[in-house]
Amino acid sequence: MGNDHRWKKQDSLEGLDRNQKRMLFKRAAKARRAAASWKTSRKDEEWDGSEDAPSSERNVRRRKDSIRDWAARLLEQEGARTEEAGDEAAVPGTPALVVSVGPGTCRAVAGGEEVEARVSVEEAVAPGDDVRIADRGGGWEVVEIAPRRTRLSRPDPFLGHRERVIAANLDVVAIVSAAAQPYFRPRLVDRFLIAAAYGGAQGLVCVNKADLLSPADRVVLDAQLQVFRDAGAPVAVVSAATGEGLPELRALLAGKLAAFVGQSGVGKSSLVNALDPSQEIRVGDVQERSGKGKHTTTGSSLLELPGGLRVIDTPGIRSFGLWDISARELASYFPEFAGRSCRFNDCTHDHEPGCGVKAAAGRGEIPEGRMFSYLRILESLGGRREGKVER
Ligand SMILES: Nc1nc2c(ncn2[C@@H]2O[C@H](COP(=O)(O)OP(=O)(O)OP(=O)(O)O)[C@@H](O)[C@H]2O)c(=O)[nH]1
Ligand SMILES: [Mg+2]
Ligand SMILES: [Zn+2]
Repeated sequence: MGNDHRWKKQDSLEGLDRNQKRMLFKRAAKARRAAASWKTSRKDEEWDGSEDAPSSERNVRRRKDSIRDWAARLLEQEGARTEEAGDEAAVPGTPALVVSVGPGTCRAVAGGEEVEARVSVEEAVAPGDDVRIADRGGGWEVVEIAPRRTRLSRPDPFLGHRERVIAANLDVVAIVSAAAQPYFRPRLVDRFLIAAAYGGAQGLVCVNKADLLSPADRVVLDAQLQVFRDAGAPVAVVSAATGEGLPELRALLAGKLAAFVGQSGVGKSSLVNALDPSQEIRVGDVQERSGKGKHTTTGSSLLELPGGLRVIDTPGIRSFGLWDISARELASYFPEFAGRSCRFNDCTHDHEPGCGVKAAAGRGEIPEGRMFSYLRILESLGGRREGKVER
């Protein structure tokens, strides 16, 4: 069975994955809006991405046609059209890999050639997306996005209720920090690890600028990094400047698609350049603006490096919000908490008596920093509805 199989239209709503469902429900909302004689409230157009039903459905249940009905009908119609046109017409266009994204457009590699394609589908694409592109006379356009195997997401910086996919179909999220300049921020690493696990990718903790460390600094850093090893994340200490640790990093990334993420100025682009001397990505001067990075990389791009490495270099960020993680499920992203028993089975490991997690933290079995991160994130999620954005 070829790869094309997954492009074929499914015949039931249940057969669709999360992304396909979301796109279908959006089309359904639009169709319903167009047909409606009554006014639809803005709320009805949104779907929160949950697997079972659009949240909007709950609001419209008493109406004759729910969005779900519309979606089912749309699916049926599309299926009928597909059968008329034959299977081949159902999967038009050329398979391509998205390597970078701009407003309303993306660059995609098809058959070894990089082309610019308009993004006409409603759902935005991300680097790493498998798409189909077609030229219908007005230049290339994206006509289909394959269901994403994995993703790294955050709330949209401007529209917090929208998901922004930073990279798609990645195997590894390489969380790049600097040992110094800018200083190491383990709590930001915690957030990225949660987002990587949420999206189905492996988090890798990568500390660059090892050349700036004194032998004593190295001991301190190593203790900080042990916390992440204990949490199950591979760790790499590297220097783009001296080449230290690069063979180990290369081995961890071989044959994989990895996104390099982290603060500005930590050396993500420098690492890409160091891993492939033929790359000449612009790197910034971290000394300007008081030791903080100054956002040298402005857009993400997917690069093929020698040795079977594929890397998505992303622009630096200052903070990282978590997408679609509820207070209730947060603890499941802390492997150190597993197997601790609490008196209450809905224990938030915060204020409750008889909490096994707090007891373990008190005995030093759970690192203070991780507990701090957990409580900070829990606080930012608390009092909000499940599945809401955390900022
Ligand atoms: N000492 C030292 N400096 C480094 C190292 N790697 C990168 N730098 C310096 O750090 C600065 C920032 O590097 P970039 O590669 O632009 O950082 P970035 O993470 O890509 O930054 P953004 O694109 O803004 O997100 C540059 O001045 C690099 O020369 C390293 O291993 N050691
Ligand atoms: Mg950069
Ligand atoms: Zn507890």
